[in-house]
Amino acid sequence: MQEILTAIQECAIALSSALQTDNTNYLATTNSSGDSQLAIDVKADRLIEEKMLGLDSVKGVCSEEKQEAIYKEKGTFLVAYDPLDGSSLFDSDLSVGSIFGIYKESFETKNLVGASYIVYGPRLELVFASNVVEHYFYDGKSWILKPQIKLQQKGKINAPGGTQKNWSPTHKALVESFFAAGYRLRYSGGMVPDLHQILIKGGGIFSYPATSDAPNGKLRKLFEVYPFAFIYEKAGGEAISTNGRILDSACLNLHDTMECYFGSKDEIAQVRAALGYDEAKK
Ligand code: AHM
Ligand code: MG
Repeated sequence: MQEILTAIQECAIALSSALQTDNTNYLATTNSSGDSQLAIDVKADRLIEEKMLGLDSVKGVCSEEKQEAIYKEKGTFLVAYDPLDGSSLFDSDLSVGSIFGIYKESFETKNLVGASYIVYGPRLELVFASNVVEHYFYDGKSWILKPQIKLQQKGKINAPGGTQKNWSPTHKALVESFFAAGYRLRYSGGMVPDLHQILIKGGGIFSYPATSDAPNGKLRKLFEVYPFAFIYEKAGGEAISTNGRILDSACLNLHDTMECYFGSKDEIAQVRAALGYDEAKK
């Protein structure tokens, strides 16, 4: 996996530089989920594909921007990635990210062995999780390893996603209960910076629920939800849906979405209590 970490670091430097100068206009094309594509989405997708498939250890890739996975003859790992997450934030110059899930043999959660994300913020940062959650920042010359990321028992941040008028009454009550307990709203609309902030501050809750207009949630299992579920668990937190632990769920189609709750232990216990979580499915 060291080879994959090095490749992600190289992609981070190249994409961070492209984000400074490249055209971020919309193209006439849409991706598999029907989202309009930006020129930079397509560029990032190709860059990461070429980099990953160029590694001896990588056998295949799939991404939010591709209809199907691409395989080659040899290799051990499969990489599922969202090349640029949060592209609707470009025009307002907010932070965006790239997300990676690393699998063996098949894109199934039981085979998920690592996950990573890049944050393109005022500084370039990268998180890579296998057994522990490593945190790096780029000083312009090299990647500097920072202390490992570990969540505390609870935090102070509440990051509730989705269109509020389409939330269920139960979800609305849950979000309000966190505010009533003193939690502060921190939500940029970029999954990477929003979840990164909770990890760095040591705790909190991020939710993207099932809504009346998106009954299966918005966020994609392979490209967004599973990698962060892996990272949150390795950091000592949890990631659940109302059906149980996210990493016990199945992904039938590459572009499936799901509702999701990521957080430190205390917040997730409150989510379970509020949403009638089925312990048998844990
Ligand atoms: P994208 O892949 O089209 O950028 O959408 C994913 C993003 C996530 O980064 C973020 O958590 C979510 O969409 C925000 O959605 P909303 O604006 O509905 O809260
Ligand atoms: Mg995305």
